[in-house]
Amino acid sequence: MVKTIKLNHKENLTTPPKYFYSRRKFINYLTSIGSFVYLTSKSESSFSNSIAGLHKNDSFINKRPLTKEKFATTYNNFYEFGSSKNIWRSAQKLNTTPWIIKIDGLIEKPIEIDVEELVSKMGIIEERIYRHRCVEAWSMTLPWSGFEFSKLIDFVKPLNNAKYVKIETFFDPKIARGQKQSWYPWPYVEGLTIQEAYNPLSFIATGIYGKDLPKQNGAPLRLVLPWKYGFKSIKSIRKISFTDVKPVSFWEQLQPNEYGFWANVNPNVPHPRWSQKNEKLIGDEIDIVPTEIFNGYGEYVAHLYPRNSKEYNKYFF
Ligand SMILES: Nc1nc2c(c(=O)[nH]1)N[C@H]1C(S)=C(S)[C@@H](COP(=O)(O)O)O[C@H]1N2
Ligand SMILES: [Mo]
Repeated sequence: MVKTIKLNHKENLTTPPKYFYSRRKFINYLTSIGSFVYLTSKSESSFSNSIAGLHKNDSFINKRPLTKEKFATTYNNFYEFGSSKNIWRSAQKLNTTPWIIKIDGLIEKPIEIDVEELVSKMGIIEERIYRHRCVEAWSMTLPWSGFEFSKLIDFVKPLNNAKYVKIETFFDPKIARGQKQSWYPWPYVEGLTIQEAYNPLSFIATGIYGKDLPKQNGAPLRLVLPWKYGFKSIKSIRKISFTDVKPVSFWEQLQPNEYGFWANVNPNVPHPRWSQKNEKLIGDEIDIVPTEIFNGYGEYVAHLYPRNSKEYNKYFF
């Protein structure tokens, strides 16, 4: 059975809702000026990413059109499978069932748990449309489904001395041929402060476009931090550790002068090798648009990075 969802952008509330029904299993977009409808089959999702189980959270205003699904699932960064954008086929080798996640460190409840069981403890799966801004100056606008990171943190109960969260991807060079390249510091690692992880924007995705996450997008579970450059949004999470030591991320280990711990989006702080003023919206036509500070999410996160701090400029590396 096919269910329909209407994704309404705040400035287009005048557009009347429309409903479409179809018996065929397919997903399709109908894009009109700034408003979207997509149709999807009820998926076999174990995470209720199917539309029937999706609660739309449209609190996070977004003035950009959704990126077409075909771009989001065929233009990817996932260095475990190679450094080209075109890794979606080789990523299919990733086996995500079973998928055990280890959560450890400074928490009351260290645990090893299968992803399905963990997700079932996180309550409702919601859908959020977020901008996705890569440090390479391209961007997309994506409908993620999943749950707020804070739910997972509350579940494992960090101790008072936990200051950072360190997150790691799988390591399996037999299936991920990029991991045979030993000059990279595998596994992929990312980190953020507890305050950032608790921020309502911090999201763990289990799906995208109303379906389970495709492998190339980081199945079965990935982080989504829309105010930071995309490399912070680590894919295919295997381990989450709470610590009092600031984690050193994968890209920071490789190029500390280019990719720092904070990596908050800022058009006024160039990458050492290119400008961050504008970004290319990925789509059928090449649209260049100005980049916004904190990727447009300043109202939710700017307070985490006090302007009077001597360290202020570091927040953007
Ligand atoms: N494990 C892992 N996570 C990763 C990456 C990666 O190479 N490996 N690339 C990052 C980068 S640079 C970006 S821009 C986004 C890309 O996500 P997408 O392919 O779903 O658009 O994933 C991030 N997460
Ligand atoms: Mo990126």
